[in-house]
Amino acid sequence: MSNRTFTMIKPDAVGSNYIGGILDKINAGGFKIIAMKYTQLSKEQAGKFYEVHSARPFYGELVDFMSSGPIVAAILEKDNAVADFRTLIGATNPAEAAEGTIRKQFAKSIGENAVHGSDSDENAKIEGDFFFSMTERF
Ligand code: DAT
Ligand code: MG
Repeated sequence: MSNRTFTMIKPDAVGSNYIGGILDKINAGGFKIIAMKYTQLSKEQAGKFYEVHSARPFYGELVDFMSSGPIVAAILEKDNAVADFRTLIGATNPAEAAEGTIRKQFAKSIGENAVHGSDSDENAKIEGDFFFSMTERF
């Protein structure tokens, strides 16, 4: 079990000025920020990041949304990081997200749901490597 996960604050949340509020909840949840950047994905980059979902009906909408505005990408550290961060962000659909979760508080809809969280140790590594070079983290 790895102690790192990867997150993005998505364009809906950045556009609503929720970066500070979301980072507060991340820190309050016991996660340490190992690397962080503010950037915007091209359509091609968003398509590659979400390639695993390319057969799903919402893929086009997802890629358009994720490249529609700036995002904050970060690598986070905590014991049991992947599972604990999925608990902190809540269900994909904010209507089903538990009280106190980031998506419950900040997400607009199932598509525009404020944050990404890796779903496995393997993907946390792949996703962190997608955004950060060796000199951008330690
Ligand atoms: P999660 O982000 O909770 O890991 P996922 O990996 O199943 O969810 O899907 C990736 C993203 O795709 C999700 O954060 C928002 C979007 N998405 C998922 N299901 C959707 C749906 N039914 N309609 C629109 N967008 C959806
Ligand atoms: Mg996922």
